[in-house]
Amino acid sequence: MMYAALAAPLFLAACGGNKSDSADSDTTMTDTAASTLPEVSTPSATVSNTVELTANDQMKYSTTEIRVKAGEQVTLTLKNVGTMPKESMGHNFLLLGGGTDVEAFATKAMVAKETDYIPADMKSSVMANTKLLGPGESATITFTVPAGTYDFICSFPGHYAQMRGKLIAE
Ligand SMILES: [Cu+2]
Repeated sequence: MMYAALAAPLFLAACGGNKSDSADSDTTMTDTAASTLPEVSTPSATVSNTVELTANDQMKYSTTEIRVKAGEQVTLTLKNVGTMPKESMGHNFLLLGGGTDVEAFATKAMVAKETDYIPADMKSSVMANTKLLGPGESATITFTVPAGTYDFICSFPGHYAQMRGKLIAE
């Protein structure tokens, strides 16, 4: 057991040393190192313009950070994976333009039931949105955004405090 625990760091150190000493010639060592990298360096949010997002009965999105490429079309699918009725636990996805006062928007959205919780007088703040989804429903939208960091929220009454995140376009 002791030897096994010691062997790994020693091997890694030797590997790193070899790589820097002979980066051009030692292709075998480079291949070995590359093949093990993805398992140890999985980022929380990878840059992808195909986004799969879920929302559940616990008022949670599956992620609070979405990273996309700026200036290229994003295809985003939101699925409500909950089972509670739409009237009490509906979910949507609203991408808000930079500079939007999220609190003010969400407060107005609460009483905008007629327009799917999108306040008519702040509609211009919405860069993209899905409709309000009931249990098992999903919706796919496409949009393109310039580089920047944007807020996204679920505007169903009482949800945005938990159901919010950042979309980062770079
Ligand atoms: Cu919601």
